[in-house]
Amino acid sequence: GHRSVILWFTGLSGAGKSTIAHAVEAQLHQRGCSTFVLDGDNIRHGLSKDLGFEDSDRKENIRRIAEVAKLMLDAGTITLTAFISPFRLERELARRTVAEGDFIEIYCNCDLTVCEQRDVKGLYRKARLGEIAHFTGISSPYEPPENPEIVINTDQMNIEECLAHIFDRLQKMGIL
Ligand code: GGZ
Repeated sequence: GHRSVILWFTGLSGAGKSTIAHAVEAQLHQRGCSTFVLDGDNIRHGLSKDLGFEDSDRKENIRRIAEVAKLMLDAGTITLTAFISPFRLERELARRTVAEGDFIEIYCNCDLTVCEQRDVKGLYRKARLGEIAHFTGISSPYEPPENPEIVINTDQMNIEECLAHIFDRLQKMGIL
């Protein structure tokens, strides 16, 4: 068996949250862990389909995700969430929905200029042109975590280095 935790990834659009969460999941699978990734693909098209990107909608989005993650934790699954989750308060509330130690905040720290240069989906360009409103980092705030359990500098480390660091930290924390 393994301990169930929530691995809560936070960071800007394009910082690598979803990519790294899925890579961590694959490695956990190999170790026989039961896992699930919550990300925009399965939440924003379903449960949060009615929500946009204004502050109040993001807060409600994060509240719902925290509740779902808590249910999955109760079911014994290592749950990985990959959302910008830009506000400190809502991340704190998410943390408080579960027992102390069951919430691991992983900050995908990536310079805005790097995210914007990558611009994988062309969203930053559109945001700069004013075609997308309330875009995180451009016209909507991102509040970096002050005390995350794990930090990965995705603009300086490759995926393997990020994975190695995350697994090293999880081991030292006694989770794996
Ligand atoms: C930020 C936006 C926006 C705006 C659409 N601001 O890179 P992506 O495309 O795949 O990830 C982003 C995703 C952010 O949704 P989250 O549910 O993670 O946000 S939050 O936690 O704040 O609720 C981006 C896309 O949606 N996207 N419009 N205005 N990202």
